[in-house]
Amino acid sequence: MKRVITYGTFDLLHYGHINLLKRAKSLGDYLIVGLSTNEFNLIKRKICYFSYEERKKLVESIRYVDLVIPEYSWEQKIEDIKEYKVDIFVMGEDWKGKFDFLQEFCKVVYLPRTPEVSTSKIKKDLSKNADFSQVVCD
Ligand code: C2G
Repeated sequence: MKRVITYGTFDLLHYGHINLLKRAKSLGDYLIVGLSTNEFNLIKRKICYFSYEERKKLVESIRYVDLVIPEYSWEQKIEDIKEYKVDIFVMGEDWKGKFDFLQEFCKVVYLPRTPEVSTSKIKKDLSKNADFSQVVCD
């Protein structure tokens, strides 16, 4: 059983996140997601639309995800890798090089991002184009 781990905020879940999680899972058999807590997001200077519990519910419902654990600090990765017997650590390539120190404990893989979508772009587009608020999507 090859165990994979990745970390993120996954706010306003979109297909860029799904692409990453799908490819991460394809590298192994079991995918763990370290989901940033609201408090850790403040450290990352990110203000989330959805709370940790709401984001956890969304990420847990993704077929590629086997376990969601809280990410509450930058420093917990080594402990997580040991505790969950992780074989592969995966992040989008916007983090390329930042986690190479984990190579001592497991394989480190950076995957291409989905370039055209991001949570911040969604927020910007929605705030810029008020017409969206008129469209009934539900
Ligand atoms: N991602 C992607 N394509 C996008 C947007 C995001 O591949 N269009 C990837 C990111 O590279 C990351 C993951 O999806 O690997 C989650 O993205 P974020 O929620 O923005 O995570 P981030 O804030 O980068 O947190 O300790 C690591 C941090 O918690 C990472």
